[in-house]
Amino acid sequence: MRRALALAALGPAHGPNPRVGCVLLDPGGRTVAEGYHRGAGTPHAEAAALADARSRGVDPRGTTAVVTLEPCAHHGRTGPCADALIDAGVAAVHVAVGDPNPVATGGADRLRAAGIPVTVGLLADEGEELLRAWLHAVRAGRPYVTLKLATSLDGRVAAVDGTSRWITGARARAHAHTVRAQVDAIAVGSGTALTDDPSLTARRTDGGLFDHQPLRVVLGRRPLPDGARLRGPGGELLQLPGDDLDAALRALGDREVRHLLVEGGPTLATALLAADAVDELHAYVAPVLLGAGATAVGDLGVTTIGDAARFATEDVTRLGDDLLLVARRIAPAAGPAAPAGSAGGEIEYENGSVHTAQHGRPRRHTEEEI
Ligand code: AOF
Ligand code: ZN
Repeated sequence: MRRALALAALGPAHGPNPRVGCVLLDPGGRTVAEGYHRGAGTPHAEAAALADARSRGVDPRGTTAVVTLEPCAHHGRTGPCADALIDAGVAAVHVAVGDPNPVATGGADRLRAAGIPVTVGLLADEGEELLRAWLHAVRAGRPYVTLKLATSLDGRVAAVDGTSRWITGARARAHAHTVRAQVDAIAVGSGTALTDDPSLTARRTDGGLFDHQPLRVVLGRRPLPDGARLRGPGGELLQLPGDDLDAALRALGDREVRHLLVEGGPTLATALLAADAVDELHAYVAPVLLGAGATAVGDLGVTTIGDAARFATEDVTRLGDDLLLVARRIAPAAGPAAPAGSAGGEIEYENGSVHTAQHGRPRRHTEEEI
């Protein structure tokens, strides 16, 4: 399964389909074939592994298939993998993560009905981690939202006169472009689109464009001028109303946007945080102090520390003089009054009191135009 996960990671991080890997083992446990999914419309990992076996002159009959995602049971862009594995005569199937996609699920049952033993849950945590954004989007019907903030040490995005280039350094900016190249869509509010005239393209350090360019989304009704950079080379441009974020996210979910990167500005960041709609934070922080000027996030309606929008640190990386903090939404607690010590994001303060993180609070709508 570790090999299958490594194979899966070779596939593209963006796109409507999951990254999936598959290994076929002979009865002695030796790998005889492998495959992974290279993006929507190409063979699924299981079909790729079966094709790999045949191209090597190996009969897949009697092999054990190790797959990172439950084999599909549907005719989509390609045929059902459960049937392909049954027809190939595999002896057993091991799966990391069950398929939550309602149109594709059911492969494990179909294999079992054909007399093939199936185990689900092998290295499930690693499998879930690899498919984090895709699983979230398929389960929730809306994209996984990563909010990017690039700020001074005191959380500011511009000086008093409005100048903002460049708070973070070249390495932090280059990193942010590699993230753009891995997501399905990038969003900004229409205010930022008009003020900053961003291109929202994913660029290499030499200025050239990455092959994959994310969909460019502007939230808000204010029209963009004809000469806006957003109308220039890059991903497709889509403008959506910004006054109902739930509806906007669902519209992106309907377009099979699995991972949305939000790049600003403060009005949109604030609205998403207030609506508890941010799944991951990418905070690029420069050792720069401004003391005054616009902050990355506005009033969230938080008046007491227990209500703060708190995230769990996943990773910290040094990028030249700057830091990148990656932090994730704390999953909602099991119940409104989860007891201290139970799972679910409690935070202990110096005085020994324990608060349940507020991320379990219901998502709030914002009526404000962005
Ligand atoms: C993949 N690659 O290796 C596996 C997938 O409409 P399709 O044919 O592109 O099918 C996409 C669905 O198939 C996907 O959402 C997932 O539920 C299932 N399994 N998909 O793209 C794979 N095994
Ligand atoms: Zn399939």
